[in-house]
Amino acid sequence: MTVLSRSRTGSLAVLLAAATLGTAPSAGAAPEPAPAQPLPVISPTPQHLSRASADVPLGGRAEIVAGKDTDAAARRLLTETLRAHGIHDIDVTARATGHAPLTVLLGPAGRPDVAAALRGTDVPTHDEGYALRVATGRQQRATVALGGTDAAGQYYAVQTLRGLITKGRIAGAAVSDFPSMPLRGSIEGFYGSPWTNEERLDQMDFLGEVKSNTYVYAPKDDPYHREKWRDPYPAEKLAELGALVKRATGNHVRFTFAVSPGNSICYSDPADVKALTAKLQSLYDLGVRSFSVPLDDISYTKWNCAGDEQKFGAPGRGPAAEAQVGLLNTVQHDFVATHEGTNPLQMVPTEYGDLTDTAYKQKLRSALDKDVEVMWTGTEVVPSEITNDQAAKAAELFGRKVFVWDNYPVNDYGQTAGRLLLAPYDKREASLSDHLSGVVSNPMNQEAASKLAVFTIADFAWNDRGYDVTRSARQSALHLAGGDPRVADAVQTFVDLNHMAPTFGETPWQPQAPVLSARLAEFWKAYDTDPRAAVKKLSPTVEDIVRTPGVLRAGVPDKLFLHDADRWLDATELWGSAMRHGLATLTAVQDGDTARAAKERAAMDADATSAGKITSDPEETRPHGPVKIADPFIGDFLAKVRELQDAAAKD
Ligand code: LOG
Repeated sequence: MTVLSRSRTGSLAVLLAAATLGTAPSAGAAPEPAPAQPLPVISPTPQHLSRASADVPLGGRAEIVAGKDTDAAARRLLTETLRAHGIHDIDVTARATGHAPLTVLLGPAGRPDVAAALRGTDVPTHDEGYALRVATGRQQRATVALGGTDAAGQYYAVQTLRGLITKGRIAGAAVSDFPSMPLRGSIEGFYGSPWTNEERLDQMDFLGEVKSNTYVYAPKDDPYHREKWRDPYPAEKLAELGALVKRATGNHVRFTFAVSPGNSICYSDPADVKALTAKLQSLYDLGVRSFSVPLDDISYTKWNCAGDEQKFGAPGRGPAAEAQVGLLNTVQHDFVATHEGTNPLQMVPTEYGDLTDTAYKQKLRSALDKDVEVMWTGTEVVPSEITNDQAAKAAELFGRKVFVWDNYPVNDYGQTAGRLLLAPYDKREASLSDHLSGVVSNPMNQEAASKLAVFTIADFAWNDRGYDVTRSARQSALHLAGGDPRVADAVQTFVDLNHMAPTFGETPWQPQAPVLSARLAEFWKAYDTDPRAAVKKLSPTVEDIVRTPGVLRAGVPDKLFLHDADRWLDATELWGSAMRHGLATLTAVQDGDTARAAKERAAMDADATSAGKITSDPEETRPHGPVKIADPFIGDFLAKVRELQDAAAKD
């Protein structure tokens, strides 16, 4: 193996003699040959990715060229990445010696040695952008240039490099990349049991990996976030938050602290405004630089104090907006703008899920400081789609690009009882980045299980025009599977069984079990003409369901995911086994063996009864209920088997 790759680079070194390490691009230089191997799929989808050289086999030694402008987090991640691939002999230098088999230059794209090694690869002008170039040089020496337009860009260049390394080789790519939307990530904004500290730490690492820069801390059931918003956090809670902020920052994630005073604030009382900024200050002191004041799910048709009625008049949409704008502008001007290093304030309007122009929205668009980010959930709060027309209208109504709080895959409302929502992101139109400043996902109470969907949302937010739902779903499954394609197949089977995404109404916006339901429909069609052939054809699908929980439990490295999915995996095993007995019942019916048919039917019913008894964890989710798997399709299948067996028993 080693000999093979050596001779391959050897011959390429001859071919690429002109493309030596560190040479600046020169007009008329012979283009490097473009070998045919496909490049690895990178997620989020880069804006531009092409083959630039042969792949580079990794040895045991590398040199990192870093300067004082090299981002510390990017450098740490680069070192960890090289180590994880068996490179233990790593020198860090300020200048390339030219002697190492692999030289990785990391820093601002404009640093002269980085710029030269980028060999003309386009450097984007966008924030958080980067250019990456792999080049093979003389004497089996290779160079990787990682140049950021800013610190985050450097970090994302390293994340892309991680994706380019497979099977001990760096794919010979040129990448020029930047996010389509400035704000990307998740908002812990659901009702019910907030995430644990361990889950949040996991989320920070995950968001960094998928090039998302935003985590908004807004758990409805943290009393200090909402009901007791005036009270300072107790010391131990503050320490926990401090550790989170640190982890977020190390992943280029902006820990965004949200405080929701709307249920009890007296807008006209300076003491309340002071209490609010004091709360923000306590988080600023921990290193938080992004803040949000959500005003969702509050009543704006009553005041919380007589002073507000005196100052703003009788309650109503217009006066409510005036009071909110006064508060938000004060926070933006007197707190955010006066504190070093902060990002613009974010807010959630009380009218967050519609497109009707009202006195409330008129006031917001005319008077709210233009720097304040306004969130919007899409129409109907849990939208069945988000189109460009809708987003353009929202931007017009709020007088700025809007920041989408997407209520997916959140499972805190009635229609989601007993469900994990695992389908990939869909029905959000390409080009939404023209009207949105960003998208964050409101995830499930189950943090790790949410990552399947959030992965795809991050992909969309990075490059909405390049988003491909099938590719993103596969990449997300591979990510959870630690790169193992067989485990990823099982992940995708499990996703299919938990694919349904409800709305607040009757009609789901993502269908349940699209793969299984189609196969079952085909099965019954075929069963009428050739029952034995139909059973034979469906059998592998059923066996796949039976096998899936075991494959996931043995193959998914993410223990938090296995914990989140535990009850759904148990249920899958039982429903799969019930279906298996169902098929055996049908075969026995065909054989005219009534005794065996009755026995298989009883086994089927026993499994179905046990599966039906599994419920979600009342400590974890609100609302709580029986665990749902591929409903109603598996249940309908079993019901039909019962009918046929009953009929045969009567004959
Ligand atoms: C809440 C949110 C909740 C979600 C789904 C927003 C802005 N606020 O209807 O906390 O998780 O619906 O139940 C909401 O969406 N309000």
